[in-house]
Amino acid sequence: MADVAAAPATPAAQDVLAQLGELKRLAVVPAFNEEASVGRVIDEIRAFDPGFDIVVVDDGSTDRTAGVAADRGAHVLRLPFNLGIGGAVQTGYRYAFERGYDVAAQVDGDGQHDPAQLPKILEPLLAGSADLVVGSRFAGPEAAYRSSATRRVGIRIFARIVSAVVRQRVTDTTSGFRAVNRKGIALFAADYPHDYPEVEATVMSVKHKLRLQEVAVEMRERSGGRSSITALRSVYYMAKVLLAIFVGLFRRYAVPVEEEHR
Ligand SMILES: Nc1nc2c(ncn2[C@@H]2O[C@H](COP(=O)(O)OP(=O)(O)OP(=O)(O)O)[C@@H](O)[C@H]2O)c(=O)[nH]1
Ligand SMILES: [Mg+2]
Repeated sequence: MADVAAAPATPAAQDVLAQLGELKRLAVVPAFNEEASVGRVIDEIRAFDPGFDIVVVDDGSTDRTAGVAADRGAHVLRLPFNLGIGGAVQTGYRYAFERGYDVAAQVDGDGQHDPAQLPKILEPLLAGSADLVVGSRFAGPEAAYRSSATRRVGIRIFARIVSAVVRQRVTDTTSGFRAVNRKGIALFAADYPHDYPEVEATVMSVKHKLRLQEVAVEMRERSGGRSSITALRSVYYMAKVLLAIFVGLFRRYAVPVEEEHR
């Protein structure tokens, strides 16, 4: 079934796989019209670690995303209409919370996140030194990820502002390649920003006293489908997220305490 061969794991990756041991772990794959790539994403997650359960949140796609994902054996949650990336991701966290997962990792359905890089993201969670770990395209020494000029400016502005708000250096605020432990799952199941959510989710986590850590990862360029973020949208994105961060500064950060469903 899987047409992706498992890459030989490095000693560090083997260590992470061993530590994952009995932990209940879930990969949350948000997907909106990603029939061209979602199957491979599922195969790659399995190739990295067959112990990961995979939930594909099909966000009201009009193509065969849900069918392809189900054929590959992933659990598919089909949203009745397009909720947007935040709604899709929160649905995944809700699923993780209700089913008692210990660790949840987000892997985009468009294939930009390479599951072979998951050990880097999981390592600080397993070591107990972070509650939310974000894979950053810009933290490494030879960060080579290419992006349009408008997006680069936006990325830099966000990095500065978010670093100031959370009082720690962050370089990639819009990365959706991230993982959380049970604390993070509980928070995101209860409260998650809905539109362009990554920046706000990061700020929100720190305000809730979750420990944030960035790790350097490589990401791929888009392989199929279409990006939602055009130049004009980038401007809207910037304005909206800056406003949301500003409003967020005055939030009381009380989220409902949910009963555990273990
Ligand atoms: N655009 C978009 N993506 C969604 C939505 N719901 C779920 N997704 C998924 O969320 C993931 C991230 O969306 P992308 O459009 O790739 O956003 P991005 O990675 O920040 O932007 P690119 O670098 O241009 O790909 C993808 O796997 C999408 O399939 C939605 O309503 N809109
Ligand atoms: Mg993408």
